[in-house]
Amino acid sequence: QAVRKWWKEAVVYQIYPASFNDTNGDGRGDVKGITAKLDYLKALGVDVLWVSPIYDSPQADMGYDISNYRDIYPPYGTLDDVDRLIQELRKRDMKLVMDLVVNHTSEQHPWFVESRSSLSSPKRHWYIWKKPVYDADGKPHPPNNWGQILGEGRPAWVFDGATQEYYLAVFTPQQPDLNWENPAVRAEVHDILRFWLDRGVSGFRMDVINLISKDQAFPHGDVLIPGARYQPGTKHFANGPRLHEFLQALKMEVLDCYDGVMTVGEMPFVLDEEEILKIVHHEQGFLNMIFNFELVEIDAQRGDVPGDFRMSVGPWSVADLRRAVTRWQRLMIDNGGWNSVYCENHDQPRSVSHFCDDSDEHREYGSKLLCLMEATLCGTLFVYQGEELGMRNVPPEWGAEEYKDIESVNYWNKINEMYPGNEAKLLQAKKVMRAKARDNSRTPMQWDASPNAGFCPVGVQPWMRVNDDFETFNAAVQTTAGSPSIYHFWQEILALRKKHPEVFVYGGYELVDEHNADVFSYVRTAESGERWLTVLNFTGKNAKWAVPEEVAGKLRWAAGNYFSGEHDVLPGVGLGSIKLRPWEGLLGWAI
Ligand code: ISL
Ligand code: CA
Repeated sequence: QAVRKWWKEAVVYQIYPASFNDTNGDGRGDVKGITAKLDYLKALGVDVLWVSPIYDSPQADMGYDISNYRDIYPPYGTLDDVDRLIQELRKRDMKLVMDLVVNHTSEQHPWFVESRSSLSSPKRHWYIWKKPVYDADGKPHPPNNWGQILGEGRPAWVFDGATQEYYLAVFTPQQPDLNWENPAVRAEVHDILRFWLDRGVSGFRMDVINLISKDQAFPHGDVLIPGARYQPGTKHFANGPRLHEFLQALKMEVLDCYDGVMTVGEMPFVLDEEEILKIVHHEQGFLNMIFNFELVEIDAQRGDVPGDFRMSVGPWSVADLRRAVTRWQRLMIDNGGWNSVYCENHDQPRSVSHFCDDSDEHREYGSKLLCLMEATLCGTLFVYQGEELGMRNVPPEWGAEEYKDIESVNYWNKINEMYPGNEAKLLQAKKVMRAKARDNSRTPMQWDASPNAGFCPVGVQPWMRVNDDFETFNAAVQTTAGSPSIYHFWQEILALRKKHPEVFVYGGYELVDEHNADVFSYVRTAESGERWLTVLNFTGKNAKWAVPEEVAGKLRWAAGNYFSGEHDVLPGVGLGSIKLRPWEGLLGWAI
């Protein structure tokens, strides 16, 4: 059994600061707004906050473009506000994890301003500069065909007139990539980590940390998008040649010098188990855990590289879901790694819309179904703000102008440039945005039924439109509701998880009824022999589930999304199979 660690048992709650809670009436959330809600979070069962970037930033990519790593974006507050947040968290036995974005900076970071100023600038080699390739007509071209990750169809190299060279910016032109080959850059990053650890933060979520080492030959990307000039280059910089070396140094020189730091590396574009195990192995690894994208990209229509075709919606099956989950459960339980469990974040659609059905009829069941799955899997659990309320994607009627994210804006502009006035294409693009745009999870938190949902004062314009359903789906209703709300359900199931870490955090994992086309079910076992079964009907119709022989007659239900509480325990089931209602989920134990 895995070694016990606080960060394995912790329930982490992700806060998207712009959309959480506005206390000074500028229509954006702020650090004081986070501090003001700690009791709500504690009551839910949260142990750790991961706060998306709050550093100073021009906000081209909502703070994932940092212009000062040692200060706070003024609309969000000050360093004093963060100190106070940490103090208030400590009082409640909670912790803070910062979002560390060091693959790239903002183009407005003084380092980059200096770097682009001249070929001989002392900061020139802090970024990745290349001479143009000139074609026959004498026009400059980028050194290779890599395309932008958040601006599909555009080059990842940006020509800079002042010095007549290109800089690399794999996300957007506003986010130039740092040159990790340069030891001065690595030393500076180490110092940034120390700065925050010394202030009392308990760890880091490391943004796209697997992209920091680029193949120095900068080869062309394979042609994955037929006919396109710019292609995904991720193969040449996702888990690149020196990644392990750079992470090892971060660990030895910084992280290991502090007690019990939690690290979670975001790792898109890579699903190779052996490679991931090297990174998260409990003895030889460099990070505690990573975020991989297999589950959240279950519906992406892929070429060779997962995640390179995000703005697409394809079919998926319960078998796909079972395979995606089981692979990473095995990595931890059989192979000595560790992993995160999550269904949504600020880059993904709302999970109930994504994996279930967000219609009025099914939404509550779907939200609770996902809760049952997440809270009974092995791994560190990450809940995203509003997930505990069953918040859903933006309404289909919203116009494209309501979408604020740079990726959505780029995508919408691209479709409009490619197919001007083509209603069918535009309608299709709107559908894709409604399903996949990052804006879906970025709408303001729904605290109550007042105008602006209690997110910002009445009369203030929130930075992003509030989802239309806030009058019925909000925290005030759900924390006081008579019948168990989605929030109450999360509260109950999280408490159960915490009561039995030997089962839900550290226990074994085996599939049950594993060829069932509709139902995903598994058993978690403790060393004591105690067994817990999770049974999840991932369809909107009735389904059958075969009761495993070894538990027949011994199974007792502890929770389910169609009933609630200890008072409503269903009788044990005999041999044969049971019928599940649409999106029904059950949690039971066998004695
Ligand atoms: O969500 C994606 C694209 O829509 C992913 O490919 C995403 O770009 C990838 O997960 C990296 O995400 C992280 O870094 C980005 C930032 O835009 C995301 O918000 C962040 O989570 C660049 O810093
Ligand atoms: Ca504010």
